[in-house]
Amino acid sequence: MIGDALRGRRGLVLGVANDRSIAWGITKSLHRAGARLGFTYQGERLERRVRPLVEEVDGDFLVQCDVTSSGEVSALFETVREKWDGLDFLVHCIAFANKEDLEGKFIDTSREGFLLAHDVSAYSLTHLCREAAPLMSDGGSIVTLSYLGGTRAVPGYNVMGVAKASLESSVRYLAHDLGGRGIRVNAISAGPINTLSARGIAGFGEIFAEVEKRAPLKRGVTIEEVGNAAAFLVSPLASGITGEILFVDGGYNVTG
Ligand code: NAD
Ligand code: IMJ
Repeated sequence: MIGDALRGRRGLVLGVANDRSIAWGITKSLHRAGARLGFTYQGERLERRVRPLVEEVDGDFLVQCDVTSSGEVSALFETVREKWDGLDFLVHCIAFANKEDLEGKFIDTSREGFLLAHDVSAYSLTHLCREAAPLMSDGGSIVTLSYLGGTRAVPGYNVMGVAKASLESSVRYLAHDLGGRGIRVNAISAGPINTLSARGIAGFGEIFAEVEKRAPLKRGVTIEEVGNAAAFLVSPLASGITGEILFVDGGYNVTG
């Protein structure tokens, strides 16, 4: 698709949980384009599932990194410095809110739930960018994942929507801070996909059916399609794009 555009480029992928993860769709595109990849997993429970996937794409390393732990984030970049002498891109596919905050009404969100969702889903991008930037001495590219619920009130998305609004704004400020060093920061706003983070969500079925009915493409998008867009954004083909939110949603967001 984009040929060898990433041959020899070194990149970190955060957020692979299983082979349905958007981060896995992205990994497959990055691998096909020739990138050298390093991976993280959130906690021990996930390592067993993620390790075989990392082996499938000849990943250079796999380390634990819960983004709420400053120590684990520092240790991740210590590993990057040890294994590679620089970094070209980073892909952030991480979000979390308490299950009870994704049911019922946004107005009932507790302070703890609000802060947790923002810590994991939004602040982590800024923290990772601050650690990654010094390693991106030849410029770089950072991509994160958002959802339409960051700009529209999607039933049930609640505190995650507010966290995505923060994430999307962070993308613009980070792009501004890092642009002078040749580092680009962008988000992909993906349409609904049936991953671990979407399964069991009340109303997901209805929202998905609505996309199939109303999106210009009349279907949902795949992790492979999101993966190809991410590979484009981290590649030199996107050298003029930063601070952007790129919709990969079959056109759903433009419909009235
Ligand atoms: P997923 O469950 O496969 O991925 C979410 C990842 O977040 C998991 O790997 C999980 O381990 C990680 N994570 C959660 N808390 C963490 C923490 N404290 N530290 C480190 N990692 C942590 O689901 P997904 O749908 O692939 O989600 C990836 C991204 O895509 C998320 O940002 C999500 O909001 C976004 N997104 C998803 C959809 C969708 O419909 N599935 C649509 C648009 C955007
Ligand atoms: C999530 C909740 C409510 C509505 C939703 C979603 N819609 C979509 C999602 C319509 C598409 C999936 N999505 C875009 C996410 O960002 C999901 C984040 C998420 C999911 C869970 C489920 C399990 C849990 N915590 C979570 N935290 C974040 O305990």
